[in-house]
This record gives sequence, structure tokens and C-alpha cells, in this order.
Amino acid sequence: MKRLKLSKKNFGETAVLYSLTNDADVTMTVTDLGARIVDLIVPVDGKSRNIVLGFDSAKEYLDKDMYFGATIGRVAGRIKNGSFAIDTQNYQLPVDPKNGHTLHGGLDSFEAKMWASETKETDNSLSVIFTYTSPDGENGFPGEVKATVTYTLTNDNEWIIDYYADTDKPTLYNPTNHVYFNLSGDVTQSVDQHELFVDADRIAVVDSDTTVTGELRSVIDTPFDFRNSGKMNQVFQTTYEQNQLVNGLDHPFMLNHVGFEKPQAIITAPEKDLSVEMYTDRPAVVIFTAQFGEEGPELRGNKLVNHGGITLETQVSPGAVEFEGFGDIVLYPKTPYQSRTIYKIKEVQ
Ligand code: G6D
Repeated sequence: MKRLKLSKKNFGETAVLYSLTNDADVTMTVTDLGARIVDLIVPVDGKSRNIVLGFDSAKEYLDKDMYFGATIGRVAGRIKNGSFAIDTQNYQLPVDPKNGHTLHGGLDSFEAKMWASETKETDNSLSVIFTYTSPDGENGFPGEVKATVTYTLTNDNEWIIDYYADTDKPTLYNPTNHVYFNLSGDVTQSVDQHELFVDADRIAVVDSDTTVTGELRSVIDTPFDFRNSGKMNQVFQTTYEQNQLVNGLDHPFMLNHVGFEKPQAIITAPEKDLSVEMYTDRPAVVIFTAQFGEEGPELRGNKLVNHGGITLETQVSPGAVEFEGFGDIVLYPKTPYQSRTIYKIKEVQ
């Protein structure tokens, strides 16, 4: 019997909220404001658990946003001093006056745009297709970029993100999704008891301003070694300088493999009753542990605790425009950008 269910309602501020429910009763809600995931609600032991951080209305996203669940672009992460070159042409982006860098494509980027949206249904999945045309010169980036982000919820409990883009001039393109997971469903609980697996031998070392230094460092004999899984606490409780500089993880992990045969990362809830596997064709994942301290906002009636979420931002590592060996994020006309990331929900009990 077919139970897939798709509905649409007003989210305020002209935004809409799509609700997608699969045959296993997993519900994902997404909004056209920033092409975001808002909820991912999973039935666990007869109760509904929302495993991603999000707000109740579009207005709250506009007022308090810290990129929760948003599509990030044109370039995820920091571009140091906002400057880069493509071939022989130099470009200068507007920078954040507080630190002199450009984060997540600059102010009011993809996360703040109202994306056009349409839905699609197959026997086994529901999708929302978001599109946005970023004009030539937007936030200082060259070229008109036509971006598409498709969110699919399947009956295998996968949330699939498909990215597609093309440009009419050489430009930079390195999008991601900024979902924060907290698999306990309780944002007043730190993720310190979550277990993490990451198939990465190396991280990109960061400075105190979270820009990458250019050093790729082995995780061996460091608290950032998650190749055999470990509790998040192994990072938070150490004096390792990379933890102390940014108060947790805010680091690119260089993945040992790409593709969809086996996961590159897994997070598991403290009670071990749920896990999320990540599969991607991107070469890195930036893991950020929501170290907002006292600045954590109220989410759905509860104040977000420090380390109250964990992101798995699949992308080419920040630093690609500066350093050899970090990958390539230049997009040329007639060679469209295409990538896929899958988050798969698993009951592990
Ligand atoms: C990112 O790496 C950055 C963080 O430093 C930032 O605070 C967050 O987005 C909002 O993942």
C-alpha cells in the first residue's frame, strides 16, 4: 500500500514549507527560504524524534540564522581575505569586517534567498527541486550561476541531496548543506556522547580565526582520529591545540574514499538507537560542533546548549583557492557542476 505523502503550507514571510513523509513514517520538512531542511523526524520506539536543528518559522530563520539546515553557496567555508584568482584574473569579494574573510559566500547568500521550487514523486521517493539564479557579480563572484538543489526522501530512509549548476563565465563553486544533527532529539543535550566515525587519515589544520593554514595533518595519535569511531568527548575534553583554538571541531576532514558503496562518516546517538550514515562524492567533509557558547539561539522553545549539534558539510576543503592539494573549485562554462551527498538514517538497536 502506498503511503508516501507530500504537502505544502505557508511558513511565513512568503516562504513555504514542504512536508515529505515516506512509507516508514520518516518526515522531512524543507523550505524554499535558503533551500533548507527544517525537520527530519524519525519514529524511534514509538515516539517521534526530530534529529536536526531548526526553527518554527521563516521569520526566526531570518532573525537568528546560523545557517541552520541551509544550502550554502556559492562557496562554503572561508575564503581568506576574500581574494582569489581564476586563471590570470584577480577578484576581491566583500569581507566580514570582524575578521577580514568571506564566509559561506558572503552576507545574504544562498541561505537567505527565496528559491523557486517544484515537487516530484516516484514510487519510492519524494523530491523537492529548488532553483536559484545568482546574477553575475553577486557578492563579488563573476558569472551568472544557475543553481539547482534537489532534496529527495526515499523509502530506504535516505535523504539525498543532488547539486547541479552552470555558469556563463569562469567562477568559483563549492556548495554544501549546513544541517546540524543532534540524534538525541534534545538540543539541551550536548553531542559529547554521540559517537562519530570518519574515514579520514588527515585534517586541514586551522588557525584561531578558523582559516586553514595549508597544512594537512595526520590524525594518528590525535583526538581527531575517528577512523575506528569514538565519542565526541574525545575532542572536547582534550588540550590538543586544534581543539582549543576553535573549541571543538570546525575542521575539514580529507576523506579516504568517495562514492556510495560504503559510508565516509557515521554519527550514532548516545543511546545507540539511531545513526546517520553519510555518503558523498565530495573529497572532504567539514565537521562543525556548534560551539556557540551562550550565543546559542532558542530552537523550538529550548535554548541550544554549547556543542548542541554536529554538521557534516560535504565539499571541497576550504583553502582550495590558496593551496595545492586541497582540490579545485573553479567552474567553467559548458562543464556543469554536479554532485551528490546522501544521509541515510539507520535504526541500530
Ligand atoms: C561553519 O566553519 C563555519 C563555522 O566556523 C561557523 O561558525 C558556522 O559555519 C556557522 O561551519
